[in-house]
Amino acid sequence: MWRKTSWTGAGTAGLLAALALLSGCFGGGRSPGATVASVTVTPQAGAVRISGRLQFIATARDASGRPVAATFAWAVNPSSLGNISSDGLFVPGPTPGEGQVVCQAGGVTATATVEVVPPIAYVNKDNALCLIMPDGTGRRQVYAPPGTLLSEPDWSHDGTRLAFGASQDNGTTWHIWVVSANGAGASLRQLTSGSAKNACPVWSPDGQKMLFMSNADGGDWDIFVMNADGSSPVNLTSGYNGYDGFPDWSPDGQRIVFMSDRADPKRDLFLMNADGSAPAVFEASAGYDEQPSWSPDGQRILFCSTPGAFPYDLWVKSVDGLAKTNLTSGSPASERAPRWSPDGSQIVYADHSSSPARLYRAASDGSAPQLLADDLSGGDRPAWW
Ligand SMILES: [Ca+2]
Ligand SMILES: [Ca+2]
Repeated sequence: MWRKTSWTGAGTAGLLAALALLSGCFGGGRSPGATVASVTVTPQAGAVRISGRLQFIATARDASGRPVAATFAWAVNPSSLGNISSDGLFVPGPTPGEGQVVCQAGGVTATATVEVVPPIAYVNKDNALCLIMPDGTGRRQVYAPPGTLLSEPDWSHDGTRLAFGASQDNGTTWHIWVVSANGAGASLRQLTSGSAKNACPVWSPDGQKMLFMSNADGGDWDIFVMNADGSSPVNLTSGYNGYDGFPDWSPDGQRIVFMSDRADPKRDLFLMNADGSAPAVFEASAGYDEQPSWSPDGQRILFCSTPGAFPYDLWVKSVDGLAKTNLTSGSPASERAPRWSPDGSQIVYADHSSSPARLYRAASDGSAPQLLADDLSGGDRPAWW
């Protein structure tokens, strides 16, 4: 197939020349009597994780704008970025990067941009938002605004954007921002404003809302929910005048897990409904119980804890409370800030026993830990798309 043909002139000009040569093969696919005047491809800009798939859809129209039947020829530029099937399904190659999906019908060509992204995001010691592959390769900075502190990135569910906390006044105020996963400055959006600290954004499973923690209401830390565009923030924990932080959603969006000092100054984990009702203890060891992450299958919650003594270990506990396991009991390191991979088979976390901190990936049972990066910001929590 032509889509698997590689060409050395990978630029758009070379690609269009190749398409022109091939137009005789594909130009006859339109329905009799209908002339293709325009072709559109959706999405116009797509992102896909290295192990993922992304469906592109093409529509051909005649001069009056009516859709017409056509045979579409697809290509990827550069071809090393991935393959695309005859029905527009893009499959990434082994290396992250950016390029174009090119679609032709009836001699008319349309393009869309596609980005193959490393799936793990973190903030490094120099306050740069970085992406890295699960095997530690492909590390690159996507956003590093001068004079700005960054923290706790979270992926949008389509993988095109990252939310994070940012301070432009050396930590006096913090706000939630969103940027394109390719770091394009034009995509920057500030979602919160004012004189408070806002941090730890987490998109809802349906992408419509965002949880975060803020001290905007009365000065104590609370869990807030807002629309994903930053509108209509609501305090879910106004009933407790103390620390409530690090929220995460259940995969069905119906419940929230968070950490709080409402019963223990060393903090415990609590569950509540998505509207903030019915908060109840989930994990309450005598030590610090912190930074919960809800498993993609909804059955378990991963967190860091010091039930006996420091350092922190990673623990996983079933949501029904019946089973609890220490994943890192054999390690002398201080493991914190864990989060799941999207399929739940692996975890990513921080080792705070060194400075700067270290970024690790392991199997979901804690086995086979692999060092991915040794430049993690000390307070940061990585995210895996
Ligand atoms: Ca509170
Ligand atoms: Ca505790």
